[in-house]
Amino acid sequence: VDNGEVIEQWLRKHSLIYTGATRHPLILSIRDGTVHLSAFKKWLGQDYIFVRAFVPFVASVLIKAWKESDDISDVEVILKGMAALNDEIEWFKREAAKWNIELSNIVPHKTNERYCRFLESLMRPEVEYTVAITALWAIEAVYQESFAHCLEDGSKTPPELRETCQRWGNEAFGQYCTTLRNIANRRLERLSGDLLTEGYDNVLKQAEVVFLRVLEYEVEFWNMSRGDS
Ligand code: HMH
Repeated sequence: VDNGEVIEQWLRKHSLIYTGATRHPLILSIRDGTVHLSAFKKWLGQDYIFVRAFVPFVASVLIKAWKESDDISDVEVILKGMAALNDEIEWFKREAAKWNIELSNIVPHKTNERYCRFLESLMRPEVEYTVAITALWAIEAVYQESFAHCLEDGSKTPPELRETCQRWGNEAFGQYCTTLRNIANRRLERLSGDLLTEGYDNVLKQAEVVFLRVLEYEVEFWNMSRGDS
C-alpha cells in the first residue's frame, strides 16, 4: 500500500509533537502581541549561539550530499542555505545591537548546549546523508512554520518583531524548506523501496527518531526562552 510520502506519513503520525513545536505558546504570544520582550531577547541571544553551531552542521550535510547524493543539485540547494546563514549571522548582530544585547556576553543555556551537542553527533561521518538531510529539513521547517504563523492575516505581531518573523516566515525560505523536504522524501522513499539494501529499515527508523528528537529539542528551545527551564 502507498500511504503517500514518508514525511507526510510522519507528520500525520506525530502531529501532536509537530504542532507542539510549530505552535508553541511563545510563538502564539508573538502572534497575539502579548509576548514578553524579555522572552524575545532571551530567544535572540540563545539562537545566535545555536546558529553559530548550526553552520558546521549544515557544512557536514553539504559534504555528505557531495559524497553520497544521487542528485548533484542537492549540493547547490545546501550551499544556498549556507550562504543565507552568512547573512543570518550578520542579521543577528544588527538585531542584537538594536535591543542592546551584548552577544559576546551570552552564556549558552543547558538546553541550547544539549541541542548543539545533538547537532554535533549528527556531524559524524557514520551518520547517513538521508538521516542528516532529514534533520536539516526538520530544523528549518519548524522555524518556517512557526514564524509564518505570526505573519498570517489577523495576527497581532508587534511591529518591532515583524522583521524577525519575516526572516523565517518569508516565501523564499518556505520554498527552501519545501525543496529540503522533497530531497529528504526522495532519499527516504528510495530506502523504503530498497528491501535488499542491508540496514535499509534501520536508516528509515534512524531518520524518524532524529526527526522526533529535533521536534523535542525545538519545543525545549522555545520553553527555555519563555524561562520555563
Ligand atoms: C533553535 N531551530 C533553532 N534555531 C534556528 N535558527 C532554526 C531552528 C532555523 O534556522
